[in-house]
Amino acid sequence: MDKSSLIYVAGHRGLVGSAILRRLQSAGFENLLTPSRTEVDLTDQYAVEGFFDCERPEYVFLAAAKVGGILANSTYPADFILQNLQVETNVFDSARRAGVKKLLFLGSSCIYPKLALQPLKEEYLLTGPLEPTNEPYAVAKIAGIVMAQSFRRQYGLDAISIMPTNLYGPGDNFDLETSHVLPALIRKFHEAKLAGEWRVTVWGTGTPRREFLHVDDLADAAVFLMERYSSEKIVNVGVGEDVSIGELAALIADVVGYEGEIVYDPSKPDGTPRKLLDITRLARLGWEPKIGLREGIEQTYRWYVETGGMRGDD
Ligand code: GFB
Repeated sequence: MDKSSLIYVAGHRGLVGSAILRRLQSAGFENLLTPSRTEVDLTDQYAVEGFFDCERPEYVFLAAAKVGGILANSTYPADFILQNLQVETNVFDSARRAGVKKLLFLGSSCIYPKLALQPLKEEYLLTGPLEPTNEPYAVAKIAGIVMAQSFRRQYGLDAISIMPTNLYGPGDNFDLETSHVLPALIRKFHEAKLAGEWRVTVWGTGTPRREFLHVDDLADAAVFLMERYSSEKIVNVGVGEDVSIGELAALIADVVGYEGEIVYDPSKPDGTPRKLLDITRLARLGWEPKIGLREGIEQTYRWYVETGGMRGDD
């Protein structure tokens, strides 16, 4: 990519897309396409084809997706599989027809089997059953990976797929029903502190382990890989360390300044027991994360307090 390349960030109002946009802008890329959802509904085949035909982007970051935490995934399984498949098929096919030079597809660490060995190596894809709470989402993301590989083989589209671990940061969703754990706990502890409440409930048993990557690190890795990587092999993007949900809760309570009790609700699902990525492939390419978990949570908490968690829709 050079600074005048025409770049389309699909999903630019979401957590990931907005971070990629910030990263591109700060690096001096000046030709960025960011149509709103009313201008281009990515689930609408004709709208997407028309957009690509007309604008002819050279590079595409496919960060648009229907995403959510464990409860949203279990509650709306049809929306998760349908909308993600629609966006993927529309964007891949339109990109190919319009002669896009390169496309980067964002997958997810939930594509790996529920009980795979840890840390999760890229080659564990499709070696075992998935975690049931997010199987529809994971199947759609696996379809996107196979689509990238197939369009590369059949049409020569330079499509690459990267698999981020659990992400967080400014622009995240703080809705308690649909969010992921990290923003949910920031909000719960913050509201409890303000209301003088002495009890906060954390879902599940607190024992599952998760790896958390700041979205600005992910955006940096995405631009790095767009510029330097070309292969059908998927690439994990993570930090190489995980924490239990209990440890995460204690850390967030400390950052927020909540001093009350933390209780667990085991009637809520734990999800997959552990999801730690092996990041050797990415490290060999020369990239490493920069933002530590505590520092990232502090920065995200500041953003939440300043904005009230208001975000664009993804
Ligand atoms: O972040 P989360 O919703 O998604 O939940 P997953 C992670 C863990 O945190 C689970 C626990 O064990 C939850 O039970 N948890 C505790 C909470 N308190 C809360 C809370 O207040 N809210 C939430 N949301 N969780 C998602 C997938 O799985 O990960 C998606 O469903 C996607 O498909 C995403 O892959 C990255 O890590 O379990």
